[in-house]
Amino acid sequence: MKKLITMLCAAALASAPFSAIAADSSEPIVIPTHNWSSQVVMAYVIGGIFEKMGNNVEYVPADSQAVYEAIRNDDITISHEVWQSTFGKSFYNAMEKGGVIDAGTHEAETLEEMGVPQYVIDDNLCPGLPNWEALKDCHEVFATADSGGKGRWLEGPQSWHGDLMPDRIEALGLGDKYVVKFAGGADALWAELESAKKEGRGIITFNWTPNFTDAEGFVFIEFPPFFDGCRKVDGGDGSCGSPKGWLKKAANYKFPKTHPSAYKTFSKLSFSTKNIGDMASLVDIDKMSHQDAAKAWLASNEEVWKPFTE
Ligand code: TMO
Repeated sequence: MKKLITMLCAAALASAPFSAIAADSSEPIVIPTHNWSSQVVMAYVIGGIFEKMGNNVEYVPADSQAVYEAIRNDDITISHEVWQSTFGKSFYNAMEKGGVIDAGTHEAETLEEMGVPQYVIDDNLCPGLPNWEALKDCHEVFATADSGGKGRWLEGPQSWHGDLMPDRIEALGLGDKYVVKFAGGADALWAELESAKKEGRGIITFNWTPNFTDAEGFVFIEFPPFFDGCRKVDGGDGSCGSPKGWLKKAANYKFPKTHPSAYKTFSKLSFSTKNIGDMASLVDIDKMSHQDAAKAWLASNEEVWKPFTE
């Protein structure tokens, strides 16, 4: 018996280098695509890296809030841009129910907030900005044909964070002077910024960093500081700005077991503000397709992503 155990141990040791790292499953890694440029380009960047490692990949368009429930249920494998302000709550709700894991944090810090292009500050169109209290005295500067004489806040699509901004306008006592209009998509935000710039007119839009607009200069309005529980959905009155936040990665809990190599790479993967701004810029400035932008980004940034695979 003792001899048999010794033999089994020897056999186990001999095969250890091979069995310790199991091969990734050939089942596809399912990557979601949402409705802003860096996220879609990064989907193809990460999918491209996985494919170079020999994995199979599938892309599915998904709602950016519902995606965490889809990851929990293993319909989608990962989420690679979990923005704290907009998706933190859905992410942690899904984690709490079980089935979603935190796969680490990107180097980039984030902000998702209402703001104005740099020239609005430089030309002093609303003296006192970026302090939010300056808004009380210049709503006319931000009025548009459809805003009924009030200043317009051009929000992103309502699917991103519901009534966060309408609630904030009310909570800050700006309801008589400002109104929120939701853009149909991110492209509508960029088109409006472009036309406002041509006309030199005042404009307030939702925007975020990292984004392609970092390069030209975009100034976020400084609202009363964020704290946990200040938002209406968290039981507060909503009179706070967005957090200076993190950008995380999420995965289905089985991903480390089914695809150990891909998971290791995904957990190491961390992009900077510039990396992410560049991914967006290839689409929104250079007008490339998301797929071509990802190929171009991978080709010129090997020194960034290769180490994640090692
Ligand atoms: C989630 N987003 C970056 C559009 O704010």
